[in-house]
Amino acid sequence: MTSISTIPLSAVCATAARAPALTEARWLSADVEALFALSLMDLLFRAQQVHREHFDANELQLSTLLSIKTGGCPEDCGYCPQSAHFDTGVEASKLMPLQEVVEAARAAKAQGATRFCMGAAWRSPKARDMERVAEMVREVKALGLETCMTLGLLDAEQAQALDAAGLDYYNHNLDSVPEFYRQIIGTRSYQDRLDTLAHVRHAGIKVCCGGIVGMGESRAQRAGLIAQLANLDPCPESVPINNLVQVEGTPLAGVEPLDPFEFVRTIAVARITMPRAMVRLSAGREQMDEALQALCFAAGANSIFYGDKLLTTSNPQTARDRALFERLGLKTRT
Ligand code: SAM
Ligand code: DTB
Ligand code: SF4
Repeated sequence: MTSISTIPLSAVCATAARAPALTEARWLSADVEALFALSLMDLLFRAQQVHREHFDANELQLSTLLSIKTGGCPEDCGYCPQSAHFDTGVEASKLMPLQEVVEAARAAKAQGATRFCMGAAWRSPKARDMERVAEMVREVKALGLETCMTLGLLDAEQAQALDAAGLDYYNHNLDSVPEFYRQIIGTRSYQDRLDTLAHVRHAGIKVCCGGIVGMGESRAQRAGLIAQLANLDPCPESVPINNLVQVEGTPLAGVEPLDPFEFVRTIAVARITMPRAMVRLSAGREQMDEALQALCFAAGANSIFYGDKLLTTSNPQTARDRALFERLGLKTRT
């Protein structure tokens, strides 16, 4: 076990730096691995300290997801039920009509969500899609919700168009470290992802960027993912940590599930290395019990996907989530 005192306190991501001298600080994978190697209690203590310095530790932010264009995706991401390369039983659909999206957003707001995230199973949006998704952003925003979209790769012009429509966040995950990424995705490169993130950042849209664990990666690779995210300059405002939802028919169905405490560690390390980011306990909650979710909140997760469905797979029922918030004394951001 690493001792709690050996981890450099100076290595905070740029947006969290309090003194100009710290903006040069970068996380080395070895330092992030040293955090993973702490005893769970020491790691939780560190994560709690950082969390409470920047956030109300009793408050959760709720985001609701909607798949606005499902399945038939040309990409071959080995974890994804929506890829046309795998037979998962997910039916491909066309882009959802505007009014259905607005209705779903209205319902999400009525349930208590503050952000509405719209996802499309595209490699990247086509020119004809852009005006339609921009309209969705405008209408959802008009309901008083924050907007987020995840539409695949974007060029600079597309990012600017989404910014002009008023999009608050764009979600695009790094998913893993480059060396593991190459084993699970062949149709797009890590650099493609970094380029999209740069376009989003330059357009002035807030960045939502995280990854998936539980895909059979090593601890060093999990640490490497967190280092990649924390070293984005500036750091993402929002960091979804997904635990692989294994879907029959995908190449990753059947991998050894991650030790639940290792998932908690990943959340805690994300919190410590990205102190000001919203860390979202994302996919995989349906497969977790309440005690494990509570540990994730104690480790610094302060946001969840809220609503009965993620994109194609299930998420805890809202009534069950509300009962959990009540039991834990958590309030939700309004
Ligand atoms: N097509 C777009 C893209 O890939 O950028 C947006 C949607 S894609 C489903 C968004 C993210 O969902 C992926 O980057 C991945 O992190 C996560 N995801 C997809 N399938 C998952 C699964 N089975 N379990 C956990 N996370 C998953
Ligand atoms: C993210 O990091 N996780 C969400 C959201 N961003 C788009 C998606 C999770 C998808 C889980 C599999 C599914 O439901 O299809
Ligand atoms: Fe397509 Fe996104 Fe799924 Fe990859 S993760 S197959 S890009 S929907």
